[in-house]
Order: sequence, then C-alpha cells, then structure tokens
Amino acid sequence: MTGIILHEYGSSPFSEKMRICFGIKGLAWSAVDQPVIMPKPDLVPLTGGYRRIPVMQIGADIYCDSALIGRELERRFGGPSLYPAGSSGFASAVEQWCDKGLFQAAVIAIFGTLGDQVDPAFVKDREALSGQPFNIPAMKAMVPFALSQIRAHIALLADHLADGRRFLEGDAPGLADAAAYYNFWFIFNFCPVLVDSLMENDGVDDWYGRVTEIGHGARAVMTPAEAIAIARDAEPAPTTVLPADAELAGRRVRVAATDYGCDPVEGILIGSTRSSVTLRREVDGIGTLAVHFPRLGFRIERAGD
Ligand SMILES: N[C@@H](CCC(=O)N[C@@H](CS)C(=O)NCC(=O)O)C(=O)O
Repeated sequence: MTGIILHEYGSSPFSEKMRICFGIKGLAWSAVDQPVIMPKPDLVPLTGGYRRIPVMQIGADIYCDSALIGRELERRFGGPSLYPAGSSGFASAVEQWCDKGLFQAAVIAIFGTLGDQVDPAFVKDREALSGQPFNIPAMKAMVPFALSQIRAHIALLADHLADGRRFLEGDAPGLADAAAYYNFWFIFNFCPVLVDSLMENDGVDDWYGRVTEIGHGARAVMTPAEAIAIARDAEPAPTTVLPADAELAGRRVRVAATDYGCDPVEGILIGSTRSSVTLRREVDGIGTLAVHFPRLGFRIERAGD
C-alpha cells in the first residue's frame, strides 16, 4: 500500500508523465478525477489555490507540479529507479526541455488542428489560466510551424536513440522517457490525424511503442471525498528548513508559479530543500496540511505575519 493519490484527469498530458512513472516503478496508486476547467472545489482546498494538474497527495502531504512529484516518488519508493543511469540530472534536463518548448508546440499543433471543435468554455478557462488570449485562429495559422518544431524535437530524440538504446538512458526506462513521451501521447490522443505526419521509421516510433507498453502501474479509483477524508485523518510528514531559508522559517509566505496558473498559495514555511519548499496550511474541516512546491518555476515571498 503506497498511499499515493493522484489528482488528475484522463486527458492531462502532465498526468500521463506521472502515470508512466508509476508504471516504471511498478507502483499502486489511486486516481481522483478532477475537472478539466475551473472550478475545482475538491482540489483547491487541498492545495490552497494551486489549480494545475497533476497534484499528488500522500496522507496530509500535497505535492504540486509533476517535476516535484517525480522526485518525491523516487525519494519515497524503491523498486526500479526513475534515474536508471544513477543520477537525476539528465531526466531533469529532459523535463526542462519537454515541459516548455515541446509542450508549447504540442498545444499549438493540437488546438490549431482541432480548431472549431474546441469547447468555448475551455478556451475561456485557459485564457484565465494564462492571462493571455487562447487564440484558436492564430494557432490554426501556426500549425505548420508548430509541426516543423515538433519534427525538429523528434530529430533530437532520434539522434539520441541512434546507437540502438531501448530507452533514453539505456536498457531501462526512466523519468526522462516519461517526460519525452507524454507530449507525443497528448498529440496522438487528441489528433490521431497527426501521427503519420510526425512519426517516421527513425527509432522514435519504436521507442514510443516501448514506453506505451510500460503502462501505468496498478491504478485504482478514489472519490474526492475519500481523498479529503484521508488528508483529514493524517498528519504531514516531518520537514526541516535549510539554514539558507532561516529568515523565512515559521513565517507566512506566498508561493506562486511564474509561468501560468499563477494563483498564489499562502502558508507558513515549514520546510525547504535545495529543490523544494513546504508550506503548512490549516484548512477548515480538513486540519493541517503540508503543501510542497518545486523551487524551479515558482516565486516565494513573505506574505506578512
Ligand atoms: N509545470 C506543471 C504544469 C502542469 C500543467 O500545465 N497541467 C495542465 C494539465 S496537463 C493544467 O494544469 N492545465 C490547467 C488545468 O487543468 O486547470 C507540472 O509539471 O505539473
């Protein structure tokens, strides 16, 4: 019993990154289905305002952002490593690459191709999320450019796989594979019509098939109410604050993503590592939660005591 709860939705590409990680490590986990657009009344009380997906919950510990979730899975659970070559740097670099440039090109290719089929409520929600127009006609015009960018990303992967390795770090799959994989999964699931124009017989096609075969580990389904009850009945794991963050320790701080979905979360800083920060939050009807964020891509500031 791992206690892993993933707040997700089936079509979420960043959740697919995590689902493949569960598969690599052979983990059992419970999926809580969350809405694709706001409001998210069963998620926001747990995070304190963070609305993005996925969010991992283990007891009263809430982990925001897939990059942090991957690290936490490796820290907590044995079994096959998410870093099969022995260290995390390569996988983190692949995440930085694929979560930004490749993801943006994938979004344009998908929503530009879907065009008028995109639900106006989704468009409105994503405009609020990004603070920018989600301009489908402009995306439509950019599809050829986006596809050319995706082909160039695929060429990088093909070069890396050219020595015949089965996965990005060698014989065994890792987080790097999950990170490189999920954008293609996103594109092919939403727009199967694009498969032929993107996939060539260059090794990436076979690698994609191998990653698909990994699967998602042992998935169970949980209701949001069950997940909230688990949080209510649990205590957060102990944390410590780095000496470098001593001035913020025990203070009220505000943490927010810097790219999109920048809704701030306020709480008391009770933990920090070189890659993460942890806030304690007291939530009516739930009790004490520890909400964890990565440092990369997040702003942390004093909120006044
Ligand atoms: N950096 C974040 C990005 C997560 C992200 O953009 N998730 C998408 C879904 S795959 C999202 O939250 N979209 C808005 C929403 O679902 O409310 C991560 O790695 O978890």
